[in-house]
Amino acid sequence: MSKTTLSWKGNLKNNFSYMKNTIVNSWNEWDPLKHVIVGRADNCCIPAPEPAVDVKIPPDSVMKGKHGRRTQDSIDKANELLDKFVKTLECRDIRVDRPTPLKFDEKISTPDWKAEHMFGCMPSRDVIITVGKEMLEATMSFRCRWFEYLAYRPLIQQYFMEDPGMKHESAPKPRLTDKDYHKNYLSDKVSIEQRLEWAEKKYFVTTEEEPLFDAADILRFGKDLIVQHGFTTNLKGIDWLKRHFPDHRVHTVNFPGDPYPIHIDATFTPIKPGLILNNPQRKLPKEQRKLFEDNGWEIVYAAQPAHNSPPPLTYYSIWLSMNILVLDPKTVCVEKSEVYQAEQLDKLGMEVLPVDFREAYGFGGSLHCSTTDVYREGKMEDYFPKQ
Ligand code: ABU
Repeated sequence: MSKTTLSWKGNLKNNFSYMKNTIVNSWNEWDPLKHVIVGRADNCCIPAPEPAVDVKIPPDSVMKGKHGRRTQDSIDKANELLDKFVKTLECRDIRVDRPTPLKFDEKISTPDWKAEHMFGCMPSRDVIITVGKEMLEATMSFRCRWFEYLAYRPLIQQYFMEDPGMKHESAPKPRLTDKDYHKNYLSDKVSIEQRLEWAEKKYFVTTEEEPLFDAADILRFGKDLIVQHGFTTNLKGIDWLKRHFPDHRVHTVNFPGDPYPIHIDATFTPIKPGLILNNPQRKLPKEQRKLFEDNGWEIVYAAQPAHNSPPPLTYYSIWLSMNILVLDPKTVCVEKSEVYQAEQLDKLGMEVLPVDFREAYGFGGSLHCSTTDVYREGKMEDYFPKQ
């Protein structure tokens, strides 16, 4: 653990003159990060019951039946941790922008449904993905998250004005009627064993009514996009991505050991060219490993999380330990209490920057979830020439 001390390179007065002109460009998860969006916790709510939310909350969870605006104390604490994370990044000469929170505690509706309130804008990774020079707004699959893209529009419009080469795209907004969700998933009586059996058969809560995807189900490996098929992304969503990115190769992956497959970034975490961490409880099936093995990539099982349970009022699992932010192929931000994950990355030759973030988990995840790349150095490369 010798390298896990925070190294303050520079200070807040660092000037970002080289990044004054916004450039949108990010092709993978590890090239040197120079410009990023970090979410905010303001007005964040625990969503009211709706099909996609209900299926994610285990019947014995303290979150069952709870919804509404999170307490101001918890919002203030999460914002304090987010602000400190921002300073850590700025001290590494990374430009950071922040979204504009909406009144997430207000009711919303479309012609098809009503929701008591929205979610928030802490996990920007779920909503927006940067692929090369394009920033793409995902369809999303929770009703409470339908309007979340609006929190990022001021930034995206600014980038559009400042970078003449930037492309702003928005995937078709889904109807999200009851037809989008399998009814038999929506009972409290569905056991974990049943869920695991369904996951093995690639039968998830979302139907194939219309294309659905969350941006956090997509990993970027240069010319290849790796997309998890699960609760938040269906096969039509992946087909939409294939047609939308004709110059990329889009691959579908599944992780059968995950009874709640939402977002790939606590399951499969690329660190640098040739190295990926895989959640040992959610192993990539043998036939899907071939692409990586044939091209010389090593898949290493991630260290055990340091905690037996997530913090209170958190949707996500203890495997947020793997939800790390790679700053460059030698440097990675890891949540401060996740000492086993930090130790493993240290042994794998990475400089580890510990970031205090656990008390913000409830707002939508950890360090990868709460960020969206705007600019990483580098260009589109082919990491999987043998296919
Ligand atoms: N957003 C990633 C969280 C996935 C998990 O609960 O493990």
